[in-house]
Amino acid sequence: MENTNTLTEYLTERQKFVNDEITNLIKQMDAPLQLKDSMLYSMEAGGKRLRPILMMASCESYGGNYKSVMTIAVALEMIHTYSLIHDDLPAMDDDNFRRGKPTNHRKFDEATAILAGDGLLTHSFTVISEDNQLTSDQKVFLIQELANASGPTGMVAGQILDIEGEKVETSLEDLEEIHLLKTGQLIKFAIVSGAYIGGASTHQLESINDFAYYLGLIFQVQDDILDVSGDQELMGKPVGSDENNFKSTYPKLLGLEGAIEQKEKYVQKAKEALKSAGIKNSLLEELTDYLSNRDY
Ligand code: GRG
Repeated sequence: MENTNTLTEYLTERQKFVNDEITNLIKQMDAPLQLKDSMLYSMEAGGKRLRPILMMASCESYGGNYKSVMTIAVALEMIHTYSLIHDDLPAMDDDNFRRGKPTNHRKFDEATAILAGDGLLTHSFTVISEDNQLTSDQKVFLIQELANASGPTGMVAGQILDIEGEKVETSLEDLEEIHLLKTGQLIKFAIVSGAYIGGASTHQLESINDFAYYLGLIFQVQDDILDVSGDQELMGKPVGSDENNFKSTYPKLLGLEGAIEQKEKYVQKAKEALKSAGIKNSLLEELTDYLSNRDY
C-alpha cells in the first residue's frame, strides 16, 4: 500500500469484516436477552477495531489469509471491550460516555454492565475453543497466550498498577511498565497470534514480539498526546496543570515536545524490529506510522 487513501480503504474494509463477524458471533450466542443486548451494545458501539486489524495484518505479513484469524480477532475485541466496560464503572473511572455513547452501566445498570464484561471475557475463550479452522494445539497456544495477556500477569496487572500509581509520583520506567501491561499485552497478543497463524517461524515470532513491544508504547504515548491536545483545547490549561492527580502521562513527565521525541524513538525501534522479523510486505510498517500519527 502506497498512499493514505489506500490505507484508509484497507482499514474501512477490515473494520467492516470485523463488525460483521462480531454481530454474527454474539447473535448466535444462547444467553438471556438482557445480557446479550448489553454485550452487543458495547461491542457494536463503534470502536476502531485496531487490535483485530493488527492481527489480520500480522497474519497477512507472513503470507497467511486474514480470514483465518477472524474469530481470534473478535475474541480479542471481546476482551478489549470487557476491559472498557469495567474501566468505565463507578468503582473505576466512573465515566458516563464511551465512544460518544452512554457507557454500558448508564445505558443498562451497574449489575448488567459487570455481567456483560464477565460474559465477554469468558465467551472470548469459548469462541476460540469452537473455531473449526484451528487445530487443538493452536487452540491451546492461543487460549494460554490470551489468558496471560489479559489476566493478572497482563492487562489486569496493568490496571491495578495504574490505579495505585495515581496515588504516588511515577517515573518514566514505571509508566512504561504500566502501559506495557495495561494496553501493550493485548496489542502483543494481536501481533504474535496473527504471525503464529500466518506461519511465522519461532525465530520470527521472537522478533515480531519486539516489534509488538514498541507498538504498544507508540499507541499509548500517542493516546497521552491526544489527551493533552483535547484538554488544552477544552480548558486552555498548560500541560500537566492538573495538580490534584499524580497520574503520570508522557507529556506530564517529558513535556509535549519530549513526548513526541520519545514516540519517534519508539517508532525507530519498532521499524528496526520489523526489519529482522522476515516480513513479506510493508503493511505493519504503514500501520505503525498510522498509529503513531493517529488523531482519534
Ligand atoms: C478493567 C481489567 C480492566 C482493565 C482496563 C485498557 C484498560 C484496562 C482501560 C482503558 C483505559 C484507557 C482509556 C486506556 C488508554 C488506552 C486505551 C486502551 C484506549 C482505548 O483503546 P482504543 O483507542 O479504543 O483502541 P476503541 O474505542 O477504538 O476500541
